[in-house]
Amino acid sequence: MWHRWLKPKKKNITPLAYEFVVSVQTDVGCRRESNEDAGRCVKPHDPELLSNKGVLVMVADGMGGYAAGEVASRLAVDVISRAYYEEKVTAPVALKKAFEQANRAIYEQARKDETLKGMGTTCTALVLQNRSAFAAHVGDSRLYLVRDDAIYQQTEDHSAVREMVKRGLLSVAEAQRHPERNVLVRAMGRHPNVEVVVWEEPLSVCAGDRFLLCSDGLHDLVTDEEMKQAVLDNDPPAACERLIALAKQRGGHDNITVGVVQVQPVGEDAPVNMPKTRQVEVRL
Ligand SMILES: [Mn+2]
Repeated sequence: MWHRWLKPKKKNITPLAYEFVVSVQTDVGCRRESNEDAGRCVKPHDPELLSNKGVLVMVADGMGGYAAGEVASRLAVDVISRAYYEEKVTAPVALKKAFEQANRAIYEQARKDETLKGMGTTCTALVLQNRSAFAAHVGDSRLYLVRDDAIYQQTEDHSAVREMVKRGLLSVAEAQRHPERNVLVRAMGRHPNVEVVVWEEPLSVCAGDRFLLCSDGLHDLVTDEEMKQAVLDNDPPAACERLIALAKQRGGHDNITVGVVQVQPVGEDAPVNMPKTRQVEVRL
């Protein structure tokens, strides 16, 4: 299935090239004993590979008994990071194939090992290649774009409550509080094949754009508006820390994983966040 979600406005500023400042952080949270989330950023050193395939950022949220969730989310990011760069096809097709390979690897592993039976994982991946971005996902780990002063959700959760919202059975607010809001209708590794949502066309990136990827441990507890503010007020590592701290202040009932990407023209220093009130030096 090819899909595009909420199209933000285009801007007409095109510098020569962009670089991507990335931070991905994960935290066990306050209640769980282990972290079944996984997150990763892959930046190839080879300039040709970087130009052809770009930078890959992923968040996966595993599920299953014992350590199975950890195995599933780790397998997803491992297989996708290898397969995506190996596939000798266009970048979006490579990403779709990499997801399919990861799905199969998790499914086969669960079939071979009784203790891993029924394991699965979400996975949301973002690729930043030259001047464009595209994404793929399965499950309810989300991708957002922050452009100018607005935040746009770029993925649609594969959850039971989202289906109910679409059928008009629940409002968005009701879905957010629903006790079964974390029940997925689609996950990686549950079946031999999976339907992966991949963007049909890339999104042109602009200087100052920020992307945010997160597991439900974050979006359950932190609003879109708070995510937007955190990425606008902080550089990527500090934004991840701030958002994880916010989710933990609110109970941190699940593992929390956040990835933040900042797009900036090559050669330009990372923007310094000016405080709202500034001391002015007065010379007499
Ligand atoms: Mn979770």
